[in-house]
Amino acid sequence: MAVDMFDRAEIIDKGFVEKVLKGRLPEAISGRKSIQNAAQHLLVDMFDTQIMSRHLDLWARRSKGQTFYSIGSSGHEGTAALAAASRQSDMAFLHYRDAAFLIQRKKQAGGLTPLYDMALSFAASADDPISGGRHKVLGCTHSYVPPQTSTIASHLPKAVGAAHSIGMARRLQYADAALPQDAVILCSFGDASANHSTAQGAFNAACWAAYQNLPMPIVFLCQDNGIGISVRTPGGWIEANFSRRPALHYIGCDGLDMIHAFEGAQAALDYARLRRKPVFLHMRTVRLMGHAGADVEASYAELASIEAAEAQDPLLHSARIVMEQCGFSVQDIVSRYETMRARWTGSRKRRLANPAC
Ligand SMILES: Cc1ncc(C[n+]2csc(CCOP(=O)(O)OP(=O)(O)O)c2C)c(N)n1
Ligand SMILES: [Mg+2]
Repeated sequence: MAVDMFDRAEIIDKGFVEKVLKGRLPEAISGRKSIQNAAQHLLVDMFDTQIMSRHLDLWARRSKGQTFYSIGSSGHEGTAALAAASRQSDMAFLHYRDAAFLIQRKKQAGGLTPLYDMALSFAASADDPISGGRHKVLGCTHSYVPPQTSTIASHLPKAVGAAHSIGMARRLQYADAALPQDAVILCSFGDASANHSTAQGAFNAACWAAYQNLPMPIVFLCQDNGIGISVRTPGGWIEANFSRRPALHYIGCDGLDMIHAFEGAQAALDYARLRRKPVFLHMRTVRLMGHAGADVEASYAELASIEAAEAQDPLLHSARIVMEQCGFSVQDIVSRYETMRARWTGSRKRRLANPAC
């Protein structure tokens, strides 16, 4: 049967298995160390999170009539690394493509059901524990993730306020502070959102405070996929704009490679935690399956550029990494991927009963 070139979910899904089986994996990204043996379990754990996030997207795209306007996280699964490197109590204000972050954080907390909760949110169910029925809200009270919607940049001033509150609570010797004194605030957004006046005001306030040595322990994570809906971000703009701001420490990392992303996240967190200063963590990502379910990417992008992004699928990079670093076989990878699919495509009853989801 002919492949429908508009159905990128199908192409990416089938392509993952095919490319793993045929060994057609993208080349390693240079400039990072190989992770220590002790951290192998972390790589496997992050890879599992990425697979969970991917199948959530695939399920949402294919559940016509059950879910609503779906904004996916595919291509942004590297954000799992920031969750893995941070503490539960590092409060996180998230971008709408941060399913992998939220899954990783909720897994680490234990006893939570990230996939089921997000499925409820995608379906705008009244049972969604974080919003009670508003569509596609990422958040979790238990995991210090205040709920956010897709109103771009609206969460940045709130995040800066939260970072400011940590020092204030200490200064005022406030006994009931919700955050530990060494907590760091995490705040993520896309490359186009960084231009929003609300975002610019938040960066300015953070730098203004840090410039005069007021505590401002925040990691701004910019997930740079080079585009905002159909508008390209000029090449190099984010680095040019944010690497030379007063009192803002800039770190670049590659979200396609989970080791690179983890190293960048660790460096950013260490800096913000120890110095109580803001960090701009610039993470390269790719956007897969278009902006959202209703978007026909082929109407404004060349097929070659869509395919080039798909060839850099972070899950393919992660597959190569767990083979190189953790001794995984091709079959191990395919079996993990298909086991997670089976959880989604199995009977609704079985899925709901599975506490590990
Ligand atoms: C305040 C506001 N203005 C406009 C929009 C419409 N909008 C949704 S996503 C988006 C672009 C975001 O691009 P980027 O920040 O690069 O994130 P990405 O989707 O690429 O991850 C815009 C303008 C919105 N959601 N909120
Ligand atoms: Mg973008």
